[in-house]
Amino acid sequence: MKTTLLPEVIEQMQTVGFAVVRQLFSREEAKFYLEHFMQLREKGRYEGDWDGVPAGDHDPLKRYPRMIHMHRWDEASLKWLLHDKIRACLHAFMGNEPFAVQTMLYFKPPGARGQALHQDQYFLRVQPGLCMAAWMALDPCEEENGCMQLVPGSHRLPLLCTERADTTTSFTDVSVALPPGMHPVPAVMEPGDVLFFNGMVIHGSFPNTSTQRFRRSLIGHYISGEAMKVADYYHPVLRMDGSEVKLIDNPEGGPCGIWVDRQGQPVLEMQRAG
Ligand SMILES: O=C(O)CCC(=O)C(=O)O
Repeated sequence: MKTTLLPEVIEQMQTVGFAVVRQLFSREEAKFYLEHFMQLREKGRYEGDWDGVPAGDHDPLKRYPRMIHMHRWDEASLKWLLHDKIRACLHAFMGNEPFAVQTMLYFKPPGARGQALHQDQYFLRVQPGLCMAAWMALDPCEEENGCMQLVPGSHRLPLLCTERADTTTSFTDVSVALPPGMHPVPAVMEPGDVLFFNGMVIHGSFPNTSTQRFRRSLIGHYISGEAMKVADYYHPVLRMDGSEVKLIDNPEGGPCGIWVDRQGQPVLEMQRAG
């Protein structure tokens, strides 16, 4: 293992549910991935490409749809997903050897919509244990170009039921409600920085309001090595040495919470998901 995490980074993960590991990859490495994916994007379309909920002919995501599961057909993506530097961080954060289940590439060109607030576990349905994302910045990311936004401490909430998102600002159509007092904070990052976040953390991003600047990011999704089940979409599940591990498909979302008012206090009432 090549990476030793500072104790404060591990503590931050435990306290707020996310942490940025600065320059886990060098600027040169980030540039390599940026150029690699721009070349792939220029060459054509791939299975799973998604430009989001339709938003008209001029939507910039039509030209730059999100890529998904590139590691199933692209060697560079697979190498990054299973990279020892990421593995070491995940091991330190999760306390066990992770399994790898997904890659994604967000191009987020100027003017593109963001992604409404959500919890990844809603989609991955890992049982037992956690899922975790490694989100690497390929461009400088801040509020103007729609950096990641995360709600500190939200990893302690149960799974929340989804509601309809505003698809004029989000390319997905599901969102979760926040109680008063909880709000997202921006993750300002440089190319090569990697944001790790717990799959229960509420997160998303706002639109890219810049006129010239992309906000590209390479993302890996992982599940805890103790997991027995994960949603069908994430199979095949890989060990970090690239070999396949057979887990059970988890068709059930389990219960989710909706906020109700009890004597002026927001309280979560659990319901069956779906
Ligand atoms: O990159 C973004 O804008 C959102 C990414 C995200 O929400 C995710 O990876 O789950």
